Amino acid sequence: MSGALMLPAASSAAGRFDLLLLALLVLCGLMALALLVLVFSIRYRAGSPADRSGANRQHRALEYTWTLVPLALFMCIYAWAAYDYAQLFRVAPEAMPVFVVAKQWMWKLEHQNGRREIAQLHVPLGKPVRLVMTSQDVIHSFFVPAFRIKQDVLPGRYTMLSFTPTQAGRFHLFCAEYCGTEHSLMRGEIIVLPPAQFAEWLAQGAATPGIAARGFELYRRYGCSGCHEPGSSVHAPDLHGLLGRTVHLQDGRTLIADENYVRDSILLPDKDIVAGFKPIMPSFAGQISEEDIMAIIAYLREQQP
Ligand SMILES: [Cu+2]
Repeated sequence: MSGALMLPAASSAAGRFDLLLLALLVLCGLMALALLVLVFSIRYRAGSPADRSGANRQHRALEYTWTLVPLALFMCIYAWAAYDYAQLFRVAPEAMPVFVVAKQWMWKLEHQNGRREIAQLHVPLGKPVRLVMTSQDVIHSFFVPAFRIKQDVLPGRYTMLSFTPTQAGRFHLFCAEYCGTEHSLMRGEIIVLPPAQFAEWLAQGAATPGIAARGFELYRRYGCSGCHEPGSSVHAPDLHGLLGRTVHLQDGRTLIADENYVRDSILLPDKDIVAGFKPIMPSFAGQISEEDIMAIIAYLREQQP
């Protein structure tokens, strides 16, 4: 099927979306053609001897049919598409995290061990990958046609994207949101390598310290450890094993701690006060870079039990 579209289907989601697109095309094609229109326009064309007497002015059964059948069909498409869309956000816990920072006009990527890339992303074949993305300036959009995935990348928050490559090779990466003069040059490449080769590639560029180790350094330098370590004198929430944990807030809300929650807590500490704690944390807005926040998150992720 994907061959017919002349685009490789190189991720686990690609086949599902191709099928959905085909179903939509067929269904909409049938609706647009409305075969009966053709039949009637031939049968009742000017001059045809077809019987025109005693035309029904009302035909309830017919009206219900042509209203309810298309409605049911399109609701099925809706349910199908909603299910597939939700699948995109069901991320395997072992998915390999990669941090992405978009800026005018390039993609900057950083792997967990600190290896950095620009406009290129190496990933292992058949292994789930999870991108945590943010923008340094305007809205960009991370688009990999061969994977059938696209996600806006916004300043001021994280958006996530996950995929599992199913084909080795090189695939186009585009920015799919007009982001300024050189938007069209904001391209890149996803390079899918067999797992062993990928591991080798990754190890070659390991930075010292790695991103998590750098995060730990920052965690101390920005003073996080002064309040958040179990033995500290100031009473602040323990951050070990935070990601994925359910957090109860002062105002009665509950949330699951993810990267956005950590980011907000650093920049907008008054937004989500944890139940049982005082709002005494200072904001780090304007003092900490996106890369530094990502490194601290990488450190916290490594503290997961
Ligand atoms: Cu862009």
